[in-house]
Order: sequence, then C-alpha cells, then structure tokens
Amino acid sequence: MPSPILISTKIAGFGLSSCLYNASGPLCSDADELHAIGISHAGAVLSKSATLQERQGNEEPRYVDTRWGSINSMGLPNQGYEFYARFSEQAKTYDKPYFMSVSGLSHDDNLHIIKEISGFENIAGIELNLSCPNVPGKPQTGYDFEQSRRLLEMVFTEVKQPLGVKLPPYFDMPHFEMMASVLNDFPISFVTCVNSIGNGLVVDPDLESVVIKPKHGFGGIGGDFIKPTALANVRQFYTLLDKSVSIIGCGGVKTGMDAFEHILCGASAVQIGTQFMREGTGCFERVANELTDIMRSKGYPDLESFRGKLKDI
Ligand code: ERO
Repeated sequence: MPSPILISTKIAGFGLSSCLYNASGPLCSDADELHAIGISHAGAVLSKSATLQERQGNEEPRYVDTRWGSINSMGLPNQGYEFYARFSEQAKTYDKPYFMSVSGLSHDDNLHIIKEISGFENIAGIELNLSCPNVPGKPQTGYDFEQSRRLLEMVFTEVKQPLGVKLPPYFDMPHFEMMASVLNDFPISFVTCVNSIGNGLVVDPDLESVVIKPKHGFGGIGGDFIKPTALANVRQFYTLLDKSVSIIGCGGVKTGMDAFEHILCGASAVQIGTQFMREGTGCFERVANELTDIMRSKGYPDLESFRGKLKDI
C-alpha cells in the first residue's frame, strides 16, 4: 500500500487539512457563498474584505474574465464587519479555520473593526488588507511604508487573534526590503502575497472601449497574467521575513502545478481567486488532486519536503 501524500499545513497555529483555500474577494461575500466554501475541500474559509459599514461597491460591469486572467474594480462591496464576525458562529461547524479579511477605509476604521472582533473566538485569524486598489481616492496602504508601520503599531495594541497582512505586489528590490523591515518589527503571523496588480487596463478592440465601468476602465489584474509577479513576491518575502511568518501564495493558481510552484518558492498555503470565480468550489478538490499527483511522482510525501527549496542555476 503506497504511503499517503499529505497536503496539510499550519497557518497562525491552526491546522488545515488542505493547503488550498479561497482568496478574499471572489464568492465569499454572503452566507451562501461562505457556506459553500465551508463544505468544500478548501482547507480554510476566508471572508470578503470587510469595512465598518455595508457597501454596494462600484458600478457594473466591474469584473471581467479574459483568456489570460481577470480585471476587477469591485470597490469593496461587502456586508459590513458585523456580518462576517457573526458568521464565525456558523463557521465553527466546518472543522476548518475561518479567517476574516479586514479592509477599513481608514486606520481608525481598521482599529475599530479589529477591537470589535477581538472577542470572537471562532475567528482564527485576521487578514488585514493593505492593498485594495479600487476605492477611488484611497491609496493602497501597502505602497506607503510609513503608513503601513503606523497602522500596524495601532492594530497590534488591540488585536487578540493572530494577524496577517495581504500585500500588494512589489516590483522593485528595495521595496521588498523596505516592507520586510516594517513587517519584521511586528508579531505578524502570516503574509499573503499578492493582491491583484492594481490599475491595469483591459481594452476591447472591437468596441474600442474599456471593459469595466468604474475608474475609466482601470482595475486590479488577476489570473495567469500575474503568476510570475506573485511567485517573485512569495519568494522575496519567504527570504526576507522571520521564519516564524508563514507565506501564503496568491496569484495565477489554476492547476496543481501552479500551487506546487508557489510552495517551492516558500508558500505554506495557496489561495485561489480568478480560477475559483470561474470554476466554483470544485477547484479546491481538483487542484488538490493535481498537486498530490505531482508530489507522488516527485517522491514528496508532504509540503515540508519541498517548500521553499527552489534552486538557483
Ligand atoms: O475592488 C475590490 O473590492 C477589491 N479588488 C481587488 O482586486 N482587491 C481588493 O483587495 C479589493 C478590495 C479590498
């Protein structure tokens, strides 16, 4: 009998039976969507980023899928943090950790939300989103290193649960180092790399127009387009951050091989966004099976046997 191949992992001290789960954003905004993830093969449930109040988000069309990936300018539609905090009561029935994404529109909003949810024992951890590209007039906090530090100083005075951050993609070597030196000054549990590449533009050449309505067509790019950028960010933060920080890979994961590459670069878990939006919850089982087959064929019994072991040539 061949020995089992394990794709289990640990994030923020919680065990996940599968290292694959949803990215915050697609199909995780209401109770039905969160329930569907809860009863699927996903290793965890992660909520849509929550603000203080419920939001309708930007005008439609605001999400378009193309052959190579997606563009979105959702504008943070969500049900408000109280809904996602209350959902933790239901989430405890799924036998997997429930993480709540928080994306307040100001530092004070973030602080308020984090204070309020600290009493909810079934929220396993908070993914603080430093990287929403789509709220008109609001810069991405993660591109301002001083503001990021300031925000983390504030939230770490209040937070009770393990806290991680969702980062925007960086493209310049000094920027990786600057963000890593901020993060290494705090007891961060995990870092999710990356959010969508902000403010891309997809053009419809037949209509000679943009494809989404908000912000004159500018929006966050996800899917195949962004895998090399996502892998670079996973690799850099895996290299630069304290080893106590788990890296969660996100970006361009469609197959088991994509997940394998993220783990090889150092990811302890892998989130699926654009492909989850296309395929629904079935993607978690399919990608898990593909990843397991790859590991079996390479002789790796578990993630730790190859995680982070990317070789130079
Ligand atoms: O527009 C959004 O709601 C949104 N889209 C993204 O690609 N990333 C986000 O982080 C985000 C909102 C927080």
